[in-house]
Amino acid sequence: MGMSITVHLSSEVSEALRAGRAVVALESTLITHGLPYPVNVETALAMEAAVRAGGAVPATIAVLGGKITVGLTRAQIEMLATRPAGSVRKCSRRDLPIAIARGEDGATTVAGTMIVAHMAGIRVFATGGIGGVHRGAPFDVSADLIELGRTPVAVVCSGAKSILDLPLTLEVLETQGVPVVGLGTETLPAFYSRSSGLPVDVLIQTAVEAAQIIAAAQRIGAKHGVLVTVPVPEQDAMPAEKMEVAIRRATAEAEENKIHGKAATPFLLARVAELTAGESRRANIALLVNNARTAAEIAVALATL
Ligand code: PSU
Ligand code: MN
Repeated sequence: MGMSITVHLSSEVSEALRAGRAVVALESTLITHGLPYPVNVETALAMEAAVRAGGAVPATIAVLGGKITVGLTRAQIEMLATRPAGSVRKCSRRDLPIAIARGEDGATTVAGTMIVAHMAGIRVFATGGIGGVHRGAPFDVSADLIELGRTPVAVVCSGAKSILDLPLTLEVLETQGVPVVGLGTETLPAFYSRSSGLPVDVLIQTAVEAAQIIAAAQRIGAKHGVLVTVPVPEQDAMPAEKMEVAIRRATAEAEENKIHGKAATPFLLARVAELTAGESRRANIALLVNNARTAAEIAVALATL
């Protein structure tokens, strides 16, 4: 039984891939576990529109009734976005076989989306922030980092949220052999804020340069991904110090309540959002849409190389 049997592509995505046109993968965990309704639907649709505006075809990925689905319809995105909290399985690498075997609905994380994108032949993926090493729990290393080390998909993001330990996150990426590219930035972005102060491996200025690095990795048969980091647009950025108070408090609460493993990230994201009221939301949406548009430009450049 081949892998193609288990991947269901929308006709638009499959035609684009067959024609060698630019396609950008989008994840679904940010819809079910990252953002509340109705911001989650609005943002998912705005990201798809931004990919189209950038000249590529969007492919939002999820598991629906046990079927790996690439290129969700608007109705499918709305269905995931309105499902009660906790009723959709958060699918990282280890969760995919469980959701498939049991015929469940599953939302793919960065790791889960990379796996499926690679199976479908999609080389570029846009999201907000990747998972990383948790603060105060250095053995809680997101499967996203390990996936970046073993799956050749480029992930366009604004770094990792500062709910994480960013220096340790960069160390793991180095160990995993993942190039960390700064598109218009010399330092790793810190999600809501433009800079973590930590250096990236290379500063580039254009989508074409990003495509050249992705293409070079492919030419040498690299088995790992490439992380292309893009800071949140200047006008939507938040001061890092403002976030820090909320993050410290949320992290302490997670510890008190013994929240670990896959529950940690959704808990921290929700708590930090509550503690900063609506302020962080604008930055979050702005960077997601900006990353989707940037990923489309990279995918277009990659398709024409
Ligand atoms: N970062 C965000 N929003 C999110 C996530 C990360 O700002 O929704 C999601 C992504 O899907 C990411 C996952 O892959 O959380 C990481 O979870 P964990 O730490 O359990 O690997
Ligand atoms: Mn985690």
